[in-house]
Amino acid sequence: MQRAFKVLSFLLVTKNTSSLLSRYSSTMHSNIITKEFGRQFKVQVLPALSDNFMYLLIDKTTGEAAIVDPVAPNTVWEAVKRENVKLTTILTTHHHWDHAGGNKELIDGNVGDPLTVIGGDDRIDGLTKMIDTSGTDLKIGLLDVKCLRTPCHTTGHVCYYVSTDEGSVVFTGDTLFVGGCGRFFEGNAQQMYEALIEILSKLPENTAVFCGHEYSIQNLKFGLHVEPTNEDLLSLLKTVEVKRQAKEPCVPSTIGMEKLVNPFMRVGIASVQNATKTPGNSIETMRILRELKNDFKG
Ligand code: GBP
Ligand code: ZN
Repeated sequence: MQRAFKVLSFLLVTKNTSSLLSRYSSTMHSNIITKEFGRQFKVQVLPALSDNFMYLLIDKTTGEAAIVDPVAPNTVWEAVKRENVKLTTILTTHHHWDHAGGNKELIDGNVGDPLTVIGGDDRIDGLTKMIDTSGTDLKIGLLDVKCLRTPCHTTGHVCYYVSTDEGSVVFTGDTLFVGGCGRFFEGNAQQMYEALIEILSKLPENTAVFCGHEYSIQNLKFGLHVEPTNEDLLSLLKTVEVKRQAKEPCVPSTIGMEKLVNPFMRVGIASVQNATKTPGNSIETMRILRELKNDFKG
């Protein structure tokens, strides 16, 4: 009888991933969610630290997986076990400790074949393949991953773009956030313009955007400070507030949505240039926007 109760309660608890992890939920900033992209691949969103995201990218055909920015190795191994996948690769967006700081522990705790560690900066622990040319192609199982160098937040920042005929996704680290962008720690407005406008904006509109931090509410509030009558922004902020109440992550966004709501993706648009008093100069718009965001108290 006691055994039957245990089995029953196990079945109830394993109904979905987030209830399985409910015992941790008070310490997690967001629930774990999985986004399916047809029969080809899926992305599991794994929260870490106070507002970071790690992502488990799974090729459904081969069961091979990569992990983006595995700062919390225990959470990664739990997901790898639960999903029954073979982890082969670490995709590191940049060297900051809250993204690359788990690489060493993950490599040390790995019992399978050695992990390939991808990144664009020699400050990344365990790096085995340096991405020094933008557009370098990798394979995770049957999936094509394109490495896009986007220096500015850090000089070695890389975004990872996965494209299939059943959907595309981009892991943007601290370059592009939902409604915002990363601070210019090691670069300038010209470089962030190149990253956001010349590289990321040119990806297909329906590309799902998986970023490095859950900053959506504060970013969208800043967006509304810049463009108070932007209807897309007003409605997205409402949606996002409901999601955050329920601890739902606000990723993925899409490239198409970011072009409608993210002031840093809109530096070429008159309303944003007027708000920053930089008509006709998108790079100056980018520079001023970043300064305003740095000082914005919400
Ligand atoms: C907040 O929580 O309010 N806006 C944030 C402030 C990325 S983390 C925290 C912050 O500055 N976050 C960074 C950022 O780029 N934010 C965009 C923004 O504020 O609009 N980090 O952890 C940051 O990159 C880090 C680690 C920084 C090591 C420097 C080193 Br060295
Ligand atoms: Zn960073």
